[in-house]
Amino acid sequence: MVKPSVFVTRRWPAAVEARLAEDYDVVLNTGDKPLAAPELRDALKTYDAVLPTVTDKLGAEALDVPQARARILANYGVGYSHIDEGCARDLGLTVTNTPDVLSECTADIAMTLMLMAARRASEGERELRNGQWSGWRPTHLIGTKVSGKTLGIIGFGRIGQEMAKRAHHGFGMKILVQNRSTVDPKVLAQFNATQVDSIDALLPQCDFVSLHCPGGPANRHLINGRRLDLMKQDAYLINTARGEVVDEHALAQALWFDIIAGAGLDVYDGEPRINPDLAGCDNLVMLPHLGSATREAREAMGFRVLDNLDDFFAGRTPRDRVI
Ligand code: 8YV
Repeated sequence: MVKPSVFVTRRWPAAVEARLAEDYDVVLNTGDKPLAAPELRDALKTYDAVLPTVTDKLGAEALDVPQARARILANYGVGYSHIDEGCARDLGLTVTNTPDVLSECTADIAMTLMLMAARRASEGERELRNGQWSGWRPTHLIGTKVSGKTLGIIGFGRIGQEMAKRAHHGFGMKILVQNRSTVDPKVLAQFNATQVDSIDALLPQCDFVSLHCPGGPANRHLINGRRLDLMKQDAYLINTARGEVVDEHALAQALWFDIIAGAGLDVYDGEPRINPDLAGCDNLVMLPHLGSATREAREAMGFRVLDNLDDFFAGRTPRDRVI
């Protein structure tokens, strides 16, 4: 039987690449750079399936392929706002993602950012490495206590709930939630959480705000200058969702002019390009999109893509079909 041909846009964990090669005719892009629109178009014309990641901008230009051979985009990652939904639908493409398997690791990184920002860990490490530490003193690098504070979670899906679990059960935090739809009261009860009607109502009540909603046009600049003004002056913003959810220029202003106390970011609008306004802020902790970057999560994501492909080519609806 002829194996379906699949194109993998970035290198994956070795164990997953090996399993993929057992059942599929695999072409791996071994280059180190993200693919440009013409290369993505060629892939869509040539292979039965394309397996993209967040670095593949599958917008109108890349999806302008009337004669596409590919019938499925099996995305390696849970967020798929880099794929234009309307264009994918017009081409009749099935799109799948990899939920669940990275929720814990992404929530771990959100906790890391929250703790690092509140306890000024990056500032301390920079000082130490630069040979500028003059020793212990009662007023040195004073941060903010995390335990027992109020955490606002915007977007209460799988990752948001993992964040609530850690913050409530591990750190005794009070949890407030804002979500598009009404959250099952039984789920809220697990974290003694309260759902708040709107983002505007949530922000002034929180010591920390963590974003766990999808990216994409609907949530672009959900956190803007007006909303940063609604936050407490001693509050912190954490973003492990998507860069476009935050207006980065407004965030830099808020950090620079002490409208809020600090922030922790794992994702950036237009990453890997970093807004220079942000890079200059001392009260900002920055990580290079590490949410799912563990051996365990990255392997599990790959195997989840494989499950989706296996379903698709066996004529079943893939379990993680999103489009
Ligand atoms: C992934 C992520 O590593 O899954 C997601 O949505 O943000 C990351 O953790 C990345 O998207 C891979 O495509």
